[in-house]
Amino acid sequence: MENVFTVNEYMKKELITLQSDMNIFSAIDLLIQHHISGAPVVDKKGDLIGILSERDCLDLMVEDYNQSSYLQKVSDFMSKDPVTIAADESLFTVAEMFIKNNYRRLPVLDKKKLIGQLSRYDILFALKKLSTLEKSSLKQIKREITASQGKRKPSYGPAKFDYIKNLSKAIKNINSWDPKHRPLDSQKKPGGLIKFPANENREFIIVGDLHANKKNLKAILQDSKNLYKLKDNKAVLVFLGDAIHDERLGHTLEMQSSIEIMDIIIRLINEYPQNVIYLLGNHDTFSERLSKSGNLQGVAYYETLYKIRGEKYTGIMQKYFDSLPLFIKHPHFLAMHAGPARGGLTDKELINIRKNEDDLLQLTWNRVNETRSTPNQKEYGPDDLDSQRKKIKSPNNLPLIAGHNNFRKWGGADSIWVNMLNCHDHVVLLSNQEKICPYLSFTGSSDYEIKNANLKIKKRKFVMDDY
Ligand SMILES: [Mn+2]
Repeated sequence: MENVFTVNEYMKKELITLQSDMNIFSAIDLLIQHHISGAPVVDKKGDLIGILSERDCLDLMVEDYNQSSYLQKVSDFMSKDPVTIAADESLFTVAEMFIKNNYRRLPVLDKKKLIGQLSRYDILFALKKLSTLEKSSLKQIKREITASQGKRKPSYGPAKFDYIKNLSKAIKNINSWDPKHRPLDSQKKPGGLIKFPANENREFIIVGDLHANKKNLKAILQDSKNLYKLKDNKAVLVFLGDAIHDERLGHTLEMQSSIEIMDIIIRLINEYPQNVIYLLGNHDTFSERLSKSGNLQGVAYYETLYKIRGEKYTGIMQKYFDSLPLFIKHPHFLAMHAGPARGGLTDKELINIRKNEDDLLQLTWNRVNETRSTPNQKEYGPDDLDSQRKKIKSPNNLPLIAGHNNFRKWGGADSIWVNMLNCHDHVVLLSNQEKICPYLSFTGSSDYEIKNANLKIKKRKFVMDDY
């Protein structure tokens, strides 16, 4: 029997397509003229490079509208790397994709070439056909589809994504900061310090350790339209490191979620290279040093990545770790993963931190001295915070923000600790808890706002449907 319930039978083959360098208003005219709510964007070869939806166009309305809005191009608004399907995909699978996500239409590709498009509306015709079939033949169809689908790899979504290319691109982006903001070290490599000038006026959104909690990351991106602010260059998103490794009991060797959250972060870095900073945390490593209850999490991450993405990818991931900055010096705050090194570090030492393993370990591993005695080499106390500020000529009351430390024994059900253990102007922040998701926002002064991303929204009105 011929299987008629595949994309090929119901997709539209004649499409209105757009080019990326087209003026955005010419593109909108085309959509209106043809009564369509979106269109694929192709290059000269006819390969798909993005999709422009009515949703993308709404950004024009929301952002500061001015004369230069008229000059913007389709490429400024289109969604890149859209989820795609193959012509032999089962309509049952595609219907599920439509239900689970907010897609209205999915481009159909043959390799990279756009050959059609399937919308929700098109599937209604398949349903109509289904209603005319006998029960027995319906069963037969489903059986055949299951058999044929089992034989091939999924052709949509992540399988098509070029992970190696994207990770390499992220490293390039991380290393391409203006040396004015990220001074070069003595070997002319981008150093450990990122600094911002006094006139920096974007909002800074600071996210504590996520430990593979993808849901919290998405909630933060959606909260207060944070993702849109990145897109509009109105905000900078700072990760304090340790986005990987689920820390919940029984999950410490589960690495899939770590891989997934890192994919999102890499994508964010590539989409908003000047608006996303990831600081190195102690978990951002393949090292054997990293063990939780005897489980070697760094090694487990390596092994799983190796298995799923291959040797080349793990090699590039190591380069990614090696390219990360460690310290942010902003006129309104300082930030690092774990806390200051004992006695603090100068600008020069921070810039050259990759030359000094001990400094690097301190910034990524140190904990607050909880016994209030003299801190040991792996701890810091109020004096270290003060000398850190002093050594880089920052005001003595400048907030210093870190993640890493979990003080649950001191309370802190809200997962944020302010001025703990006599440490003035010090905030420790974790953003990985299941029921609460705090983060910080700095807008124009050192008076930060503690925000909580809403974790209860079930259906996210969200630009990143395919994340
Ligand atoms: Mn940590």
